Amino acid sequence: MEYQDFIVPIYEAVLDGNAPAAKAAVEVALLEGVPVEVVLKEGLINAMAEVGRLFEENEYFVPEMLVSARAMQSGLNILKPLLAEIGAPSAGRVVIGTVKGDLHDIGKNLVGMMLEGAGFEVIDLGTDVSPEKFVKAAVDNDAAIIGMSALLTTTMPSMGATIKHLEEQGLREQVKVMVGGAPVTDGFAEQIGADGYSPDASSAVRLAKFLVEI
Ligand code: B1M
Repeated sequence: MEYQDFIVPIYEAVLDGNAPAAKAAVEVALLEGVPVEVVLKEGLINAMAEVGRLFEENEYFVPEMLVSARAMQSGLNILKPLLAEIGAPSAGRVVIGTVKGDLHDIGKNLVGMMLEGAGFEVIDLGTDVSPEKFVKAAVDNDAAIIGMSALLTTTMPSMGATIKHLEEQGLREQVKVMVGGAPVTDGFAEQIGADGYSPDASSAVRLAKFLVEI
């Protein structure tokens, strides 16, 4: 059998949002000797790229994207220790979180999973993340991007505060900042000096790739 015969079930399980099938298909592919990078790139990453495309075409909606992202995650969990061993190149590190005072995390989790699906290493700080915590995590992890999510109009200013804190620490040139969340707009992103805004998880992947120039 060809590599492709073991990749197709992974791809289809992710598109179907079937986490147990995705996990099983990844295990079979590895047992059959398909290289880890091929499983990642041609199975999981390509499937998530297709999910993103279907979402943009209004064929998939948030629930479908969530179950696909979970299926991708279950396959990725098996690959992670193996990828660390072979030192597979990452697209870059992204520190992500929901800003201080804000506990909404569904959209942020989706963005994080889509970024992982696209090959980024994601350090998820969770919710209620202060500007200091974002900046410290970016430094500690040598992150290329800080990604902030806010769902409340009252917590959006914390995004600006994080950028200010980055500037105060003399780090603004080293770290790109992307923002998103239902009340956030392009204009707001520009006003606070962010490097980019995206309205949904699939365009967040495009934006992150653009910011790290891949
Ligand atoms: Co709350 N809530 N909530 N809530 N909640 C909203 C946001 C609200 C609009 C509802 C309403 O009144 N119509 C309103 C905000 C009003 C405002 O500020 N303008 C609101 C409020 C008021 C509150 C409380 C204050 C209610 C109260 O206690 N009185 C409270 C605040 C708690 C707090 O955070 N401190 C509260 C609490 C909660 C729950 C805990 C019950 C729950 C959150 C559970 C959780 O997240 N674990 C909740 C929920 C579920 C919602 C709604 C219904 C749904 C949010 C959601 O998950 N959407 C929401 C109403 C709504 O948005 N229609 C509402 C689905 C998700 C996939 O979309 O998060 O937009 P979203 O993410 C998208 C994009 O925005 C983008 O990509 C994602 C995927 O496409 N995106 C990014 C998001 N982050 C990004 C980051 C990026 C790029 C793109 O780069 C880094």
